[in-house]
Amino acid sequence: MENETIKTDLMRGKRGIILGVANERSLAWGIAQQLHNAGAEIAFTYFDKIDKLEDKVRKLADSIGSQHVLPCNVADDKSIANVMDTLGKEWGQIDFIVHSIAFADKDELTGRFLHTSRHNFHVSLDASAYSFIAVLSAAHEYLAKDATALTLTYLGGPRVVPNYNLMGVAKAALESSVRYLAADLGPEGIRVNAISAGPVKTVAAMGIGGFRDMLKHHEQTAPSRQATTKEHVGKAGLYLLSSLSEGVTGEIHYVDGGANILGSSLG
Ligand code: NAD
Ligand code: 0WE
Repeated sequence: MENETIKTDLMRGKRGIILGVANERSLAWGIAQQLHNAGAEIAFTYFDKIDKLEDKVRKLADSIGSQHVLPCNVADDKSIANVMDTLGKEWGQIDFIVHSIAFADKDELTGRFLHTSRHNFHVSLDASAYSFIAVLSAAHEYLAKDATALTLTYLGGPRVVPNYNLMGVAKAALESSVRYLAADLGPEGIRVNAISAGPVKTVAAMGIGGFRDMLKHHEQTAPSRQATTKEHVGKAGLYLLSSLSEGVTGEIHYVDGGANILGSSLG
């Protein structure tokens, strides 16, 4: 159900950080809404290189009573450290982290993959995959004994999706990082998972050629015959970040209406 939120106390007393809200359509905001309704206290970061993002994120944070809005560029270690040190010291410990960030030069999301530039490869893998490692590394000393971390990925990582190109390679690195981080942090009780979402119309999806057709195709062929929504993603996020998923780590959890099932397009 589109605007339904789950009311539980699953996250009461838990404090965490969400990186990657741009506006009310962001998948990160869908997760924030569900966590807030489950009682979590949330800090937000915004990408300070984008104009007016601070105002937008502050407004959204205010609407759920969040006191903490900080700038963060995940391509900059100092910027990440400032966020973790500020919140780690203020809260004493951090219970959860949501990483909902991806970037590739627009030119790489169309045309021949063969022509991917070295510079764009570096920039995209850095912002979209390495940044998850960097964020957890900087947060590590503050993470609670049973802390959870979540990132967002897409089917174009493990499979070839036309035009996803360089972002697919970045998501493959991100998904592998989820498994290695889960293995590394598991002995400390920290869990690390990803949600692989179906296409959702967000800022990151706008301006991508043929996206509208992708959405339509998805809705007509996925077994659920539903478009993926930020509410679907938010509810799965609540599961993966809360004790409901105790024992689940290193997983790539598909929230795509079953669109990755072979033959789903046979309708
Ligand atoms: P979005 O545009 O709302 O979120 C992307 C965020 O990344 C923005 O807030 C942007 O400011 C941030 N960002 C980019 N570069 C950054 C940097 N250097 N430092 C800090 N922040 C930076 O779009 P979204 O669709 O909600 O994307 C969130 C995540 O979900 C991404 O990882 C994306 O790959 C993934 N995802 C999206 C879809 C979809 O169809 N929308 C599907 C599956 C997965
Ligand atoms: O991860 C994404 C998109 C991420 C993204 C989007 C942009 C657009 C604007 C990363 N970098 C940029 N850079 C920009 O300049 N998705 C999962 C959404 C998406 O993007 C596609 C898709 C899908 C789905 C691109 C091609 C094909 C399918």
